[in-house]
Amino acid sequence: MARLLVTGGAGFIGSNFVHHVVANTDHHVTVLDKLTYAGNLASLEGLPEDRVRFVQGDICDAAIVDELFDQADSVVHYAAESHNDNSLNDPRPFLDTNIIGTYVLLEAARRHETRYHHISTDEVYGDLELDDPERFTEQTPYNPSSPYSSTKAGSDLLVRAWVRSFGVQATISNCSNNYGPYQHVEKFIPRQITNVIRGIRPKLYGRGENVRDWIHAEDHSSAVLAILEGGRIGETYLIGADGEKNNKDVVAMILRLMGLPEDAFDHVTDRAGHDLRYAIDSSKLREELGWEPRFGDFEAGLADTIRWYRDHESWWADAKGATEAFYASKGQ
Ligand code: NAD
Ligand code: TDX
Repeated sequence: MARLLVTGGAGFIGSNFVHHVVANTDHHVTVLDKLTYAGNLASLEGLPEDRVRFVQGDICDAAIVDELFDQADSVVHYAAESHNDNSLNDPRPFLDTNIIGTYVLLEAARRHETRYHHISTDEVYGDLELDDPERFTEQTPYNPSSPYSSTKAGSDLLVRAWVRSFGVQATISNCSNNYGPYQHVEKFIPRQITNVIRGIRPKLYGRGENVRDWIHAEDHSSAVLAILEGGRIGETYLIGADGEKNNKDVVAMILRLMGLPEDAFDHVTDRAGHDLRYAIDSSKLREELGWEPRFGDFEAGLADTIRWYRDHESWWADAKGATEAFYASKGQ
């Protein structure tokens, strides 16, 4: 049994991780989460109170961070401002949480000599051409495009520097696009599913040819646990499940699975600086740690996700109005 501190555990991927840890280990979990617009305590409902404790707080608050590191064996850092479109509208919170917040955690890891795992994204590598046969590897140079991805890249570089300069016991993982339950309705897949439920036509940025490499959040969680248990200190591991699809095909699949014609969507204003394609080569993780994704069938995973949003309207209803009002103000 270990005591895990999970930052951002009331968000999409963090809450999936907490459910995964409770179901698959005997670890005890403390969640530290600020409950920004993206955090939702309902995502942690049903978890055993003797295994999971929730603390509301900011990762930039060194006092609360210090107190919680003192009580933890390992830390998994998910908390972030995570949405590219928001970062184009107002970058400041991205600098505060993603850069300063990570700095505060690293200083605590250094003081307490705590094992630290840093959650990051494939977006730090920039984008690939649509017809490029290459995929990102751990050797791909950093080349982020957006305020969001540049702050994530900055946070990764802080982790590398704290490992080398101060001997912090850290690992990093960079994962591709996640889907599954508990994802905020601002993100592509839940936005389109909840649009269809509400009778709104799905909205595709630009021509819809941009490619994302989809992985189920449950597979991301099992990979993070494998790295936490067996990853080599100082190393970076890319996490991906060979799930490349263009946005138009994903919207068509959602529409088909929800009983509508595949062309019942609108093209809207493209995202500024919109990355063309992400693709992950996860050979290192698979070969070193024996990890394999379990959700190989994207269409089946998407059908499950659609069912989850249909069954959990109370989880997302409050956020839907404000999210669509924001997009409408941007012509999206
Ligand atoms: P999310 O926006 O759903 O959740 C973020 C959580 O962090 C929320 O609960 C929020 O309340 C909390 N938070 C924000 N600022 C905080 C602060 N200052 N202090 C404490 N808590 C704070 O994000 P997500 O999609 O679950 O992403 C989680 C992590 O995974 C992020 O680091 C993101 O960069 C990374 N990631 C996401 C994806 C993806 O597809 N969503 C892919 C790869 C990596
Ligand atoms: O309404 C939409 N229409 C649309 O065409 C939205 C919200 C998005 N899109 C497009 C933009 C992207 O090409 O869909 C794709 C996915 O968009 P997002 O869900 O916003 O994800 P993305 O920008 O790819 O970033 C995600 O994956 C990497 C997460 O939000 C990041 O946190 C993660 O680092």
